[in-house]
Amino acid sequence: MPGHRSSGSLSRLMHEGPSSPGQESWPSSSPALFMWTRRKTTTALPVFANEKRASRRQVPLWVLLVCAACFFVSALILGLGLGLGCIARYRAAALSSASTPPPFNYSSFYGISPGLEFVPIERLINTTELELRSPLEFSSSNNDGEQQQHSPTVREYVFNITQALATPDGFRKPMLLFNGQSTGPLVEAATGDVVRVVVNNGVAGRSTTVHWHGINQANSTWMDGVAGVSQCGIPPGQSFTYEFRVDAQRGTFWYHAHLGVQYTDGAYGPIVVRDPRGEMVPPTDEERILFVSDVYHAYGSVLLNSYLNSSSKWVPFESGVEPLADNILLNGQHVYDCSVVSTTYPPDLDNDPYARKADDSSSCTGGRMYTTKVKPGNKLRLRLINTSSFLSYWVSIDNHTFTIVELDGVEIEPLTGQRGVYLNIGQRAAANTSNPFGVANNGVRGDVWEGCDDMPFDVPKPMRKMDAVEVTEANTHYIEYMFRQAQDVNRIFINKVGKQAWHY
Ligand SMILES: [Cu+2]
Repeated sequence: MPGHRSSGSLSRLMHEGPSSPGQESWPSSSPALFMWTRRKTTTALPVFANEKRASRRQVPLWVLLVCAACFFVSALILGLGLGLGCIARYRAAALSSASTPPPFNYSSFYGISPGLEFVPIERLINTTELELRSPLEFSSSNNDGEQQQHSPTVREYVFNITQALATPDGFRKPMLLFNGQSTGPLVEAATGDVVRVVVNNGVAGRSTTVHWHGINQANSTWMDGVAGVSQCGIPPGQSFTYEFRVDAQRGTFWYHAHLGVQYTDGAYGPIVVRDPRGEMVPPTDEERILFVSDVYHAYGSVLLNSYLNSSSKWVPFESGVEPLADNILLNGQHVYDCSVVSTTYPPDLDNDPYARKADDSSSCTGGRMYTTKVKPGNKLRLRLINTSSFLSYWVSIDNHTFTIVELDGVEIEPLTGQRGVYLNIGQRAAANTSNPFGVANNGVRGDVWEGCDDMPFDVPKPMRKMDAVEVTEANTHYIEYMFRQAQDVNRIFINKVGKQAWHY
């Protein structure tokens, strides 16, 4: 079969590496043996010298004794003085070098560049895109559900990933941004379109990738963007072009950096896929993207480093306890009480160049709430996305009920009269809402799902079936792994990725 190495040749390859230590034998003239042999041969020399020395023993013994005594006394006087002087000087030099160790480079250790640019909140948040006020244009279905032709197109984007300082909740922190913003730029496509995103990694000293959360990647698994699994990280200063077709999918998705904990520092954004043939959801007048997220005031890799130690800064007596977020965010922003330095990870004021000092009022401004205006009486579709690193949420709006119409990119039979929706990390839900009570009416918050942290699985009923991806030979990709032992290092090589079935 093309592109697939037979298991016979694979097993042959597996044994092609350097032979195992058991198979190797020391060469007959190994260095150790050679040295031992040489030493053995030189043992003849002292015998010869002894003989010579014995023949010179004509000097009177008292001369030897006087010489020895003189040598001993002068050695004691000179040696102690000069010698100790030398030692003292050596010690002083050693001590002085020990007292000035090379300074700990916080920035390079944690991957935070020095001299980061500051991005004000007005530039950080792209309100226009989050409000979805100018949705993608294509010929859509009419009200009778009659299908219209949509010729698939290529939607092109360029993402420049950079590091910068910003204050998502008013508290200044180093962030990773897509095109200088968090949340990142809106990716919008129609079902059947090809999405092409050139990702330029502008982060000094750190690789990155971008994962397209919820996108099936049928026939394009290598575009999934998971570092170390479907691709290597994009090195600093280099680019990678993602290209995938959004087939048979529509709804609410998101993307995020997928190396280490990079999205914890703000590297995420929305994807909205619209189907020209129409979607099985009740129509609304307006739409909003609503990211719910958490935020850590310390940089992600600083937290990760502490978390991976046997004892963390937040729980010193136990390993493996995740840090609690400092705040929650709605659409990348929120307010914060600046008198609280951090609930999780007090900054290292001596080493962290970006740690907020107590007297530094400019680095905590108090932040701002996310607000949006909806025309009275209008029906609104909220595209909820939980981009947290740690927290799940019950999302509700006072005085409003929800009709849940989509879960994770699949339309469901509308769940009407809901007081809210539970969102786990990575989950999306679309909820249509209106304000039947009026803002002046203080409605009760109502019941939440009880006894379970999530919506029971049997409640949502999908409105359409998604075809399973065909797994035939024409659609199969082979990856071969090869295990090799080289010296003390076990290595796994991805030998070959075969049979590309990517065509459109
Ligand atoms: Cu994801």
